[in-house]
Amino acid sequence: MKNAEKSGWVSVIGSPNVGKSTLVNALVGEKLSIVTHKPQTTRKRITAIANGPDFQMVFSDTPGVLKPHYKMQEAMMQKVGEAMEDADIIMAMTDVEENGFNEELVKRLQHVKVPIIAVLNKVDLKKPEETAAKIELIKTQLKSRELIMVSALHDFNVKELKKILVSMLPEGEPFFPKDQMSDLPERFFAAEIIREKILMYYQKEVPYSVEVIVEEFREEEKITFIRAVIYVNRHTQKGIIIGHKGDALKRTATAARKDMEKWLNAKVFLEVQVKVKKDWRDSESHLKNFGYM
Ligand SMILES: Nc1nc2c(ncn2[C@@H]2O[C@H](COP(=O)(O)OP(=O)(O)OP(=O)(O)O)[C@@H](O)[C@H]2O)c(=O)[nH]1
Ligand SMILES: [Mg+2]
Repeated sequence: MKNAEKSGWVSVIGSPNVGKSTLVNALVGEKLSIVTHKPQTTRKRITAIANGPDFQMVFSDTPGVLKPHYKMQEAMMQKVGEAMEDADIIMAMTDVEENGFNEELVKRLQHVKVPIIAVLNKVDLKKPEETAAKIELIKTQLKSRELIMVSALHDFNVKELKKILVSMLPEGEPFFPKDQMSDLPERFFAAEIIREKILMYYQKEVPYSVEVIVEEFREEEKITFIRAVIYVNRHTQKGIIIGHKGDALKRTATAARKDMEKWLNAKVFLEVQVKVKKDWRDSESHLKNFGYM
């Protein structure tokens, strides 16, 4: 007899930079969520779906938990809250560099009613004896619920984690068609690819002052046309993004286009403009237009 179908929502939460997006990508086997070495890479809730013959897991990758300093960060934390409320299972994630879960996170986890699994990532960076004290701390913080050590980057224990998650899923029919990988549109992922390059190529506040919106995404037989706008906070940042003779923007757009071509398996024509939306990170109407609220 066939096993009953299982399905559920799994939300991944943790401090910035602990490897949440890397792990979600590894669990679904596809690079959906952007990853960089910088904190606050993820700003919205990214759904990524893992399908099996008798299960469907809908992961929500979320922004790293922090104390907000401006409205955009408040909206980011709102997304974390929503992902926690919708979850059937919560993966609370930390890494070997962090000293247990941060205070904000412990507070948020206290009221959770659904099962929590603790994940300690980046174990490739430390010897087991160096992490022993951390493991004890995590167990006290979460009152010794299930804990697994992984390396999302080097695929250590990821399959085992996935098995545990499947075993924890409630019974139920799939939420999405079995060939679907996300409920977010292609435009969103195209914009994220550009933002990933901006995080990689620009310094200090610049990447954190940028929003990318794809205004046109048109697939034709031989080529996909993508038109994107990079919005910045201040006029000076526009000059920085464009660079001397447009070199900086050219480098960013070329790197983004190459990734898009791999992702879509098609030739891409990418047009990128830069516009100023003064102090958009603190403006409710801009944040609404940009899909944060
Ligand atoms: N050594 C090592 N590095 C890792 C591992 N997992 C992720 N990283 C690196 O950690 C950095 C952050 O990874 P992300 O996946 O973007 O982290 P995140 O938690 O999603 O970060 P935010 O979106 O900013 O909250 C990247 O440079 C990853 O390559 C791991 O298992 N081992
Ligand atoms: Mg992330």
